[in-house]
Amino acid sequence: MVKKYRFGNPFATEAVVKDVPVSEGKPLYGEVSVGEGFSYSYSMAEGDIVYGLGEANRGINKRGYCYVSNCTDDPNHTEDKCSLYGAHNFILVWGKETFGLFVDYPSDLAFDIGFTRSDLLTISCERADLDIYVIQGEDPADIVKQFRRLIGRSYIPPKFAFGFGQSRWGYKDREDFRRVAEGYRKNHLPIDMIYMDIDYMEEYKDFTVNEERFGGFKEFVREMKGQDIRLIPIIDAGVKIEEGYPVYEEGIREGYFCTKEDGTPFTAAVWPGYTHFPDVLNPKARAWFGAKYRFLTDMGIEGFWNDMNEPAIFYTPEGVAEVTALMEEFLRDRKEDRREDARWDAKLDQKVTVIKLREKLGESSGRREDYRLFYHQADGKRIRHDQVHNLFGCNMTRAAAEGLEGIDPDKRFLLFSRSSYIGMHRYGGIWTGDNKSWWSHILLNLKMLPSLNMCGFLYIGADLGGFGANASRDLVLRWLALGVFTPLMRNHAAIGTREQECYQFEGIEDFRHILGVRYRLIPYLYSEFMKAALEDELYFKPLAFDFPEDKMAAQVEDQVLLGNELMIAPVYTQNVSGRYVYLPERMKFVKFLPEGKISEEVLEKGHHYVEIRLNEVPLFIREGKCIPVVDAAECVADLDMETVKLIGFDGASYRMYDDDGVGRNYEEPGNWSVRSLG
Ligand code: MIG
Repeated sequence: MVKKYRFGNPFATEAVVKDVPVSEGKPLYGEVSVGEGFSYSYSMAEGDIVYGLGEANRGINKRGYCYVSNCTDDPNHTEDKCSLYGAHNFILVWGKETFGLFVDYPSDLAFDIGFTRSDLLTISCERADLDIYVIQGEDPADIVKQFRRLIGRSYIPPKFAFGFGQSRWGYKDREDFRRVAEGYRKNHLPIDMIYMDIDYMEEYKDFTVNEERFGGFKEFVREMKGQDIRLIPIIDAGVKIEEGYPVYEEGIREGYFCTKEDGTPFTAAVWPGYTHFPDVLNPKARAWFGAKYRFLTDMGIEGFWNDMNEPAIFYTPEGVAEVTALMEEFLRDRKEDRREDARWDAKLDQKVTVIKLREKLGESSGRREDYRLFYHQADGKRIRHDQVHNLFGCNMTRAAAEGLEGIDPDKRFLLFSRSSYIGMHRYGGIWTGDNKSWWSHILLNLKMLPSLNMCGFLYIGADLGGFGANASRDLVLRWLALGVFTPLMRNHAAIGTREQECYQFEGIEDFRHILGVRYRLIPYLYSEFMKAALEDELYFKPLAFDFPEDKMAAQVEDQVLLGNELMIAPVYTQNVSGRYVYLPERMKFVKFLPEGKISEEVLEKGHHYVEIRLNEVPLFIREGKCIPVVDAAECVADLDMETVKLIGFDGASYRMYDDDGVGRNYEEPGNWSVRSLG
C-alpha cells in the first residue's frame, strides 16, 4: 500500500506515474517538522537495515553516514563524499518496522542515517515543498516492487547493448577507432560497441562531427557496422555559443535556453568554452533538443551517452568577475604594502584577500552560486535552477529518449546518462561516472548495483578498469570479471592515463576468456534483465531479500544475488588467489575456466574460501536451479541460440526470454520458453 503526503507546493517532477490520492495527517512512522525548512525523522532500532539511495557512496546498508542528493560533477569518489552524479531519494527501512520512503524533492536533500545519532534517521531540506510516499508491504521485495510500479517500467535497451563496449577519452579520428576495432577483432576479443568521446565533435559542438577527422562519417559508421561494431557518441549538455552554429542560433531564436534573472540566456563555460544550457525542463525546448539526435541517427548511429548533465559548470562570467575583483584588490594591496609606511593591518587585509582568492579559485568549478544564477520555464512558470537542480540530467535524457522515439517509434536505442533522478529510469540507463583504477572502486561498483535497481535503474554499469589513474592488468581482469554481470559492460578510461583496452596487456587470452564468458551468459543475463524490467523485479538484490531469516545474509556487503538463480562474489583485492564467501544455502560453485571448460562443485551452506584465479569467472548457482549458457561468440549478432544448454542442478528448469533485440513487442508469448535440465 502506498500513501502520499503533500507539503506546501511541490514541483511536478514526474518521477511518479501512478495517481495516488493525498493522505491527510503526518506521514507514517516518522516525526515531521516544518518551519525553517523541512525534516522527517524516524527512530531506528539497533538492528534496522536501511537500503536504497541508488547511486550513492558507502555500503549496501546505508547506515552510519550522511548522504546529500545533489547531482555533482566530482570525479573523486573518496569515502568521505556525500554527493555523486545522481539523486535517488528512495530508502527502505527494514527491521522493527519495515517500509519504503520516497521523497520527491528535486533540490538538495540530506539523509542522515544514524550518523549524528546512531539511532536516528533524519531526512531534511530547505523548503517544505515536497511529496513523501510511504510504502508498506509484506516484505522488502514486495515494497520495492510496489515502488517500482509507482515510478513506471524501466528502460529496456536493444540486445546488442548487452555486448561489451570499449571506450576511452582521447580517440580523435578514424584511425584511432580503426585501431581499437582491429585490436579487438584481430585478437578475437568479443566486442559490440566503441564509444566516441567528445573529440569526435567539431570544437565540442553537440550534433556535429569533425569534417577533417571524420569526413564521410556515414560511410565510417557503416564500415564499423560491417565489423559488427556500433559507434556510440557522447552528447554534452552545454551548447556552444557561436554565430552560424544552427543549434545555437535556433535555441536563441526560439528562447530554448536557460535564462538569467534579466531574461537573457545564461552562460557557463564547459568543454566548448562558453555555452548555453538547453532548458530541458521546458517541454518545447526538450522536444527541440531531443529532435537534434536525428543528425546522428541519420548517419546510422543507434546509441548515445549523455554527459555533463548535472549540469557541470567549469566557470561562469560572474564567477570570473568575482575572482578578477579579488585579484585586483590583492594587487592593489601589494602595491601599498611596498610603501614604507605599510601598516600591520593592511598586511592582514592582504592575507585575508589571498585566502579568499584561493577559496574562490578552488571552488570556481561547480560553484553553488552559479546554480542560483539561472532559471527554467517549467510547469507553466519560471523557476530558479537550484530548486530543481537534480532534474536536469533526467530531463536531458528524457529529451533524447522522446526524440529517438519520434525518430523511430518501433526501435530500441541504446541510451544512458551520467546525472539522473528517479523517473529517468524510464528513459535510459546510467553509468556511474568517473571512478578511479582503485581496488576499492570495484567494491563500490558492486555495492551500488542493488541500490540502483531498487530505484528503477536496471541498465547500469561502471567504468570497468577505472576512469582516472593508471590501471594494472590484474585490476582490469578482476573488474571485468564483475562487469561480466552488469547489463552495461564498458571499459572506459580518462585521457592521460595508461591505455587499458584489453589488447594492451600481456596474456590477451585471459581477457578473451573473460569477455567470452560474458557472451556465453547473455541468454541468462538478457532473460533476467527482461524479467526485472517487465515484472518490476530486481536484477541485483542483497542476499537478505531472498534469505530474510538468515542473520548472516543480512551482513553480507560484498556478494549480491543476480536474478533468481545466481549469486556473485567478485574478487576486489590485489594479490590474492581467492576470497571468502558466505552461502545462505547449498549452491553449486561454478567457474568458467580458460580452457573453455566449466568446473562445478557443490558447496554446503556456510562460510568457504574459494580459489579464483585471475582468468576465472566465478558464480554460484542456487540450490535446485539452473541457468542457460550459449557458445561464445565475438558479437551479440553471432550468438547461436541453437547451442544453448543448461548448467546447474539436475531436474531444474529455466524460463528463458528472447526476442529480435530491437523491437518493442515484449509481451509476445513466443518470447518465452521453458527448458529443463536432466
Ligand atoms: O570533464 O568527455 O564522466 O566519461 O570521458 C570531463 C570527457 C568530461 C566526463 C565523463 C567521462 C568523459 C569525460 N567527461
